Amino acid sequence: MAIERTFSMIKPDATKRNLTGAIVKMFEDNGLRVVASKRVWMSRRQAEGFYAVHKDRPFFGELVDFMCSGPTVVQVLEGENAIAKNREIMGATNPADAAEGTIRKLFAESIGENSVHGSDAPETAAEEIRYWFAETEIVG
Ligand code: RTP
Ligand code: MG
Repeated sequence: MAIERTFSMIKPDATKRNLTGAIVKMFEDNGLRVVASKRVWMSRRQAEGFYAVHKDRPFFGELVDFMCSGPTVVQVLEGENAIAKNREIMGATNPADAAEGTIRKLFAESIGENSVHGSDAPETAAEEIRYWFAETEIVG
């Protein structure tokens, strides 16, 4: 299977509770490697741009407010089948539906404040990585 890259974010509810290391350990323990990482407190403009695909959803305003409410850790994860593997490690969007042992089951507070983001397809992964990182910042 080919080595793939995906984009991951540790959201403000998790950074506030000092869970960055615990979450990164779950990625590493499951065969993903952090090849780029930085901590950002995003502006409204950055959050609105990143989540533009959701701009007509009823939760958009709430989502942007939340993403600007504290620091986030943006990352590129690399590994076999990284996109699907990352989403498996994260668990379902709503922690109430997330499988045992997943990040969202363990740590997420609600469907909105759900600790992590992960790209859902190769095209969105490439686009999201490009949104936050220059090629020179990614070291495999
Ligand atoms: P993500 O994009 O963050 O990895 O999560 P996802 O694919 O599992 O969920 P998605 O449907 O893409 O939604 C993006 C983020 O919006 C927030 N959300 N809030 N209040 C609500 O009903 C609601 N639904 C979604 C979550 O933070 C979700 O991760
Ligand atoms: Mg999504």
